[in-house]
Amino acid sequence: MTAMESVARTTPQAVIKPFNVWRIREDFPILRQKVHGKPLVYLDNAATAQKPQVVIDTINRYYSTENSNIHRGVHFLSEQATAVYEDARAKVGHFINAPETREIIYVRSTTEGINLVAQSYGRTFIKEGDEIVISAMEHHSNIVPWQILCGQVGATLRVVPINHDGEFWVDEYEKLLSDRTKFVSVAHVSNALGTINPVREIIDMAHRRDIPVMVDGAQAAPHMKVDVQDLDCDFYAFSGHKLFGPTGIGILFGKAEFLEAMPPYQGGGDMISLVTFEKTHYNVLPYKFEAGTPNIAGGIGLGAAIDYLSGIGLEAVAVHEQELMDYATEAISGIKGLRIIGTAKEKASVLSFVLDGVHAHDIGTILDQEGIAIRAGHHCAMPVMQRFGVPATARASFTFYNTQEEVDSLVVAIHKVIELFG
Ligand code: C6P
Repeated sequence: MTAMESVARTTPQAVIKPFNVWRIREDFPILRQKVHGKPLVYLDNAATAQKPQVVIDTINRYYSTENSNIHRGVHFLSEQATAVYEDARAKVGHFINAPETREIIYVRSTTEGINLVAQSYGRTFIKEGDEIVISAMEHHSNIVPWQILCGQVGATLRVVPINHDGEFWVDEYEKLLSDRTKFVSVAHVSNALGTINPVREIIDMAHRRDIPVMVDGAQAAPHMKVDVQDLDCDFYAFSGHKLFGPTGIGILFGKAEFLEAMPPYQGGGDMISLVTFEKTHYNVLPYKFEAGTPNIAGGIGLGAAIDYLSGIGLEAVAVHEQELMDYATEAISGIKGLRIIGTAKEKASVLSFVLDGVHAHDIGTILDQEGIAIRAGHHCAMPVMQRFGVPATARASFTFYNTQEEVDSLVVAIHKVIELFG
């Protein structure tokens, strides 16, 4: 992380509103419920985040009073739905400081955003003998699409190693960059380790060689201010459902110069301006990449989620989450037989760990009995598990509605696991 990003995440003056976690929790109806007779402690936010009432109400209102197809009808409902959907796109653009709204493509998820770039940009501009660089901490969504592309065009995937703390190895990255490198794609924040990567530096180094860079922002966008102009990334993808919005909607930002040069990813309605049997003329950005009836309620719901998150303030979110991470890291570090996987200096939201003699799935199951939801497994990042020589980890992932009391419950429950396994 650069000095500037670090200041943005922690500067107290940047907090735009008094932050009251107990008041904020009231906005999330799901957090009021009990699981196995215990208050729900939801620490699986990296998998998907819970939804505030305003997002639920917005989707409900859309289907109750506004439902209609967009960009097609001349009737009142269609015009209204189109306006709200496009308004949400503009909100997304503002949220990540995109220069132009047409650079915001609605997709299904981060996964679809990366696949779109791999197939559209990759199959057009990456050729046999070229190399694509990713890192050893990528989610499968930022590995497999590039492997598929390599198989299709005859390119090679090169992997930047990570050090023992789970940090991106910048020196090794520099060594991997060469005239053969034609694309770089890296996570902003690792879902399995919590590492915040120095993406600005990574992008600068690639750009000095005219190599475009895609950033997988799935785990960053919900936790820190993302400024695509400041990063100067060429593509940035994230998912609505991790950002307190609905599932089935995601965002791909791409610089217009790239998107203009790329062919459509899918063909169908809305992505055309003229169709004859001889030739089809494609629509302008962003619609060229949005074939078929989209997830209209999803886009509108995402707009409501962005308004909600912006109302709390990402600076305040980052400060609260950092305090929580520090508190939790210290609390579990003292537990005998527990090893934290991922000890990078710059971390966000994720605490992965293993316990001597206990499989992560057993940890997850016992914690569940205590009402505590964590994720146990490989977190769709099998190479990370291989790098650390573990089959799986238990992962607690935090967000702004989590409390120190919930961390205390986690620690008590881990002690129960240890007692049970002797
Ligand atoms: N990680 C997790 O529990 P989708 O599924 O498309 O919304 O997001 C994919 C994805 C891509 N990159 C990173 C860094 C991610 O963390 C994820 C999703 C979830 O860690 C589900 S596997």
